Amino acid sequence: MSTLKALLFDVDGTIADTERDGHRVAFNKAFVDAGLDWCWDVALYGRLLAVSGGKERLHYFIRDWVPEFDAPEDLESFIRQLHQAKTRRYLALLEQGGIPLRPGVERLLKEARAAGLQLGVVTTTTPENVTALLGSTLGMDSLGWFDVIAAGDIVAAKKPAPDIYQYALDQLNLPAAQCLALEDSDNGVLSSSGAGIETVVTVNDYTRQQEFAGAAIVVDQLGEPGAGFEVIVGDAGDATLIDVAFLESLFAKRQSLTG
Ligand code: XBP
Ligand code: MG
Repeated sequence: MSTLKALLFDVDGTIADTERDGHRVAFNKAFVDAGLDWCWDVALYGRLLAVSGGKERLHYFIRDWVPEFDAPEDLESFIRQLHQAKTRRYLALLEQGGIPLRPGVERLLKEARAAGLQLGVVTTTTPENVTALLGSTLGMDSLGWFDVIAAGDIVAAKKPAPDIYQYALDQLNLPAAQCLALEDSDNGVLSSSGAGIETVVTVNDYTRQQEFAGAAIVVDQLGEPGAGFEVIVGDAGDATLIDVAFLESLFAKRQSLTG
């Protein structure tokens, strides 16, 4: 039977709650900068999150939500520039230290390192955003903790396609059966499961009602000592924290189920 060798972390919604008060706000600032009268409120943004990737989300919005918009002839380049402006705004928000890690993330990363597990980042967001988020929360040295940072346009098909997880596995030179993914959304679970990787879900306000078909367990957070997680779907036994021992035993249980 395989042993657990690596943990693969999604970023947005999993490592930090970046969407509502980070990406959404940055998109809106970029719209103002560009003289556009679009405003993505909290509820609308939740619906736009159906599409992963900022540029892909802008395409979707322009096509399906503002059909009256007189789109420039070179729509690709318009979206690319608008998205670059959004990234600059997002990086500025991170620089102000506005977005903390979710509970238990720093603890689990440190425990996993101490246990000799490999670590990866597997995300749809732009690489600079990952560097800035990790740098602003854990310090720039933390980038060296990760054996692979798979991000953004490195693959053409973003989540829910499995390509970005497949890319990370190739870089790590590990089979799916030796890795565990941590995700927060259906698009994330479809991507990780599509690559054959068992997945633990920590939900957030935008994803709480999603299905997470095939996830190994769904909880509200990783938890900290004295402030443990709540199970949403699955069996955590007596555990109150997602730690390395818990993940190893969950992994072994899932392996014995799937053979
Ligand atoms: C998050 C995303 C991203 C961010 C915005 O996916 O879908 O598009 O919302 O980032 P994941 P960019 O949870 O897989 O990280 O604007 O840089 O694309
Ligand atoms: Mg996510």
